[in-house]
Amino acid sequence: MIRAFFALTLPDEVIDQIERLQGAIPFGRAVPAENLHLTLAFLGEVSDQTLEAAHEAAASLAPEPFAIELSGLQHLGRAPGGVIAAGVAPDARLEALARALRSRLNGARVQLPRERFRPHVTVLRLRPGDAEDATLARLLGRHATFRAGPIPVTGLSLFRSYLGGETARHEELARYAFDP
Ligand code: 2AM
Repeated sequence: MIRAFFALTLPDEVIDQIERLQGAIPFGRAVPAENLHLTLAFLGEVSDQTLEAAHEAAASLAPEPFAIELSGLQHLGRAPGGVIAAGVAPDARLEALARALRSRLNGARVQLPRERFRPHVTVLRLRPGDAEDATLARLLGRHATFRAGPIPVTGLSLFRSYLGGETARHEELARYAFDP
């Protein structure tokens, strides 16, 4: 079985901005630069056959390129663990892209978790004891004005994720470029 997900990759300037942000947060485990991404659809553990069906579904998408921006910080998941993530400025084209991808995947009988799409870029993972509620609330307040971008959305990527070890390793299996 293969753990896989579809995601947007980030330009170097945005990765630099996130690294500076990570450097300003004195707790949590920073997501390494090469793992930073915006998940569009998480497939979970799938067979080779399902992965192939997902690949064909993604290859059939043909949206117009657009650009998005990161905006603010949020805590996702359940305290005292969870993650700190950069939010995404609301964008109808991003919502439409995620919806179109999910709908093609459903059509190809690729099962997805029933979670709602909540665009974000995870920047830090928290372990219980890393930060108290008040510390977290202060952090989110202090970085509410965090902005990064633009992130040109000129395609999407299919990644394989290898777990084990301190951090996961992500391998890009395919890239689907949008035609301008
Ligand atoms: P994250 O960005 O919020 O950490 C690889 O594991 C990617 O898939 C990560 O980006 C992770 O989201 C996302 N992911 C992992 N488990 C998930 C789940 N159960 N539902 C949705 N996304 C998940």
